[in-house]
Amino acid sequence: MMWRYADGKLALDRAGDWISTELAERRNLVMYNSVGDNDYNTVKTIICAYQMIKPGEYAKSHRHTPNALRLMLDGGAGVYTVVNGVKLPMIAGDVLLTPNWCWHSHYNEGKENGYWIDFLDVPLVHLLEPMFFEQDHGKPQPVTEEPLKHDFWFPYASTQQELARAKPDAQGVRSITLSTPVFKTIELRFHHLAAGKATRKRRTTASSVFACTAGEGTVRAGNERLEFARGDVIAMPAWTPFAIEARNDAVLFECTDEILLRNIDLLREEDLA
Ligand code: GTQ
Ligand code: FE2
Repeated sequence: MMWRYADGKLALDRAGDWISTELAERRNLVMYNSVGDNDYNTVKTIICAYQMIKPGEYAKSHRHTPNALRLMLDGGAGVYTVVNGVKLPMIAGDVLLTPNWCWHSHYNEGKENGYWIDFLDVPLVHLLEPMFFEQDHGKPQPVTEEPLKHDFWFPYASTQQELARAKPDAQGVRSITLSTPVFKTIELRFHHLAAGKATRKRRTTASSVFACTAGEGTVRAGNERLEFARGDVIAMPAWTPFAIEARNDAVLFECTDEILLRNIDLLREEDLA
């Protein structure tokens, strides 16, 4: 299944005409995969949503046991998130972590709407049941730190530099894994495919979600052929044979439960013809 950023943006803009962050703690649009009797998950362990925050808005502080992270898509200066008192800017392509039980709230002090993609391991926590959630009941988080770098913040500028330095694999694809020792359930990667390059067709018992941060291309998954562009999101359920092909220079972000599968000895991977 694929979700288009253009559609998500339109729906969020319309929601923004009606619903404030006073009425809804988060203005998010869940990407549920309409397969079988599923009515929530994006893939088995991960849920994604587009989220939008308007200038002057403040998405209230809360914390929960699911791990969460955001991939920033668009927004002017002045969009930021606060995680346990640490203020982190949100610039297009940046990845920001809000690990299990960290207080977090989002702000837009700029002039343009801010848009990003949320990734959470909520479906896994649902399955296992240790779901806890706490609200700050209107007490904004005091900002205690405004660091220039932080373990919970992966600026896109650094990502692009690291991708350029990464050794290409046999197919010419450059990949990096973000260093997220705080996450034991999900692992984050970026892939760079130059125009015309393609990944090898493979399948894995891990489930992933891909989001495009630059360029365009095609994902072939099972019997589907999906044309993606910047901001689009693709669900890759476990054991689906797939390959990704770039039409022009493309960068894809990947959020995968591979680390979890590996740690419980359930990771299997197969290269296909
Ligand atoms: O921004 O804190 O899409 O708690 C779902 C749950 C976003 C958030 C979501 C959340 C958030
Ligand atoms: Fe949250």
